[in-house]
Amino acid sequence: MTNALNRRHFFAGAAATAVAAASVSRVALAAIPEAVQQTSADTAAPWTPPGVTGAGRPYNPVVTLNGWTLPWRMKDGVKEFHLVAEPVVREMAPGFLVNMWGYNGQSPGPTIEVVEGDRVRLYVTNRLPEHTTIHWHGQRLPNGMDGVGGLNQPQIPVGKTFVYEFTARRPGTFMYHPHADEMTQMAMGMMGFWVTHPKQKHPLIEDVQRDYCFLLNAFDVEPGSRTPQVNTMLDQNIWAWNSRVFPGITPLVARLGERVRVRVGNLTMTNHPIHIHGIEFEVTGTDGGPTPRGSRWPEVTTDVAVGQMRQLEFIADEPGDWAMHCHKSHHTMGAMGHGVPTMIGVDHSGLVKPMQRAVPDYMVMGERGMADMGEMQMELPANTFPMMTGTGPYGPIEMGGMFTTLKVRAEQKTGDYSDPGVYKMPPGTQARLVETGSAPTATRPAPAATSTTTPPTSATVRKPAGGHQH
Ligand SMILES: [Cu+2]
Repeated sequence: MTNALNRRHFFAGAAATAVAAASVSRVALAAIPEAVQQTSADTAAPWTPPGVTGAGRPYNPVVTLNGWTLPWRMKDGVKEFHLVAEPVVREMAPGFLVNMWGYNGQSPGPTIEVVEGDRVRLYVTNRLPEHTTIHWHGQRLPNGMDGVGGLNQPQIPVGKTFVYEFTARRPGTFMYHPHADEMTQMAMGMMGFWVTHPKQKHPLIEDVQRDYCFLLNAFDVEPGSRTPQVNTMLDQNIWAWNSRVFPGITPLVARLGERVRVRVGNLTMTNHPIHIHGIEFEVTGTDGGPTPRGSRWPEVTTDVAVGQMRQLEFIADEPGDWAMHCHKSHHTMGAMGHGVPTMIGVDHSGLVKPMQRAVPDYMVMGERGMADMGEMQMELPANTFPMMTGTGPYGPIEMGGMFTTLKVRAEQKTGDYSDPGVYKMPPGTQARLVETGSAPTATRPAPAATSTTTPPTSATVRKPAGGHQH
């Protein structure tokens, strides 16, 4: 707004007035912009900058799943942001609270959204109990702004504020995270998204009507506890998108026929094959920039490896409530899915009563599979995220973790991100129970003559000599 004000004075032709206005605004503005805080884990409405759109044309702002975009202020032609690294309490799902470290009240931190060519100044205040830095993953910038503590800059001490400044030189999908005690700080939830929109029509960047973004992250929160174990390398039990787990993850909403972009970054310690039902998408960009058209092919699952970012784009041309999830089945499970012995096929009859005399809490789990866990109202330690949760219109969805839905509706208004509710299927278009008793017997051709002379299948397994016994 400052810019618009100055420009108006300038075009009025009164140079003296312009100088006066500039000096007044410099005095009126505090040295460091306000650190805007967010208290809610709900998905915030897309943030449209007031008055000006920076260096570029108007853009369609991104929507951060269960997150928000950090407002900036314009000062002397520079977009100024203020990030505060601090302990936060994140609601990962309704009623499930985890002590994390994050930025400006939440983990992940707010999304930084700018336009190619923008000059950006980012103040970072450290309210953590230890030093930190911020690395701006994927950005072209001066070496001294890259944020690797010890290599590019001194660490930001506790209680101090550092300032980073550079030009957002290339459009695309980026993220930010500490490059100081990374194992701890990222395991505690410190990370955020960054989107740079192109300043003019870019040959490899389509205009989209919906632009979603989220980070993949993972935590190890022991059932009944509230603080993640930071030394866990791979056996995390909470698999999250933007520090939220299903059913706490907002659905992605689109109007029928809209072009949708989903930007995903991975800051866990393992890869995540992201799968969307109902449509085919293309990977149109990475954290290295937009992909050449010749390199794009249709997919329904794409792997997002550790430290990578992917832009998925599709036309939302099939109405419905489509599942969207990580395809690693353990990553759509909550905390109780690990370290439980497989009980499938084990007959517990006659065992429960004697066991309960010795162990009053003993209960049978999973002798027919684990689906019971989705329905069971088992008593869990306080503040424990159950293994499977979330109920759809037809019963438990048996998912928890990296799972949400893509809701495509003909009647959804342009720019309306509200949840349209449950999809009403046209009659006759849903899988249904058939009464097999009354179904006509299928006729099948007689088996070929040779098969009747073949003896029943049998095989002798011989282990190679010297093989290990398992
Ligand atoms: Cu996964």
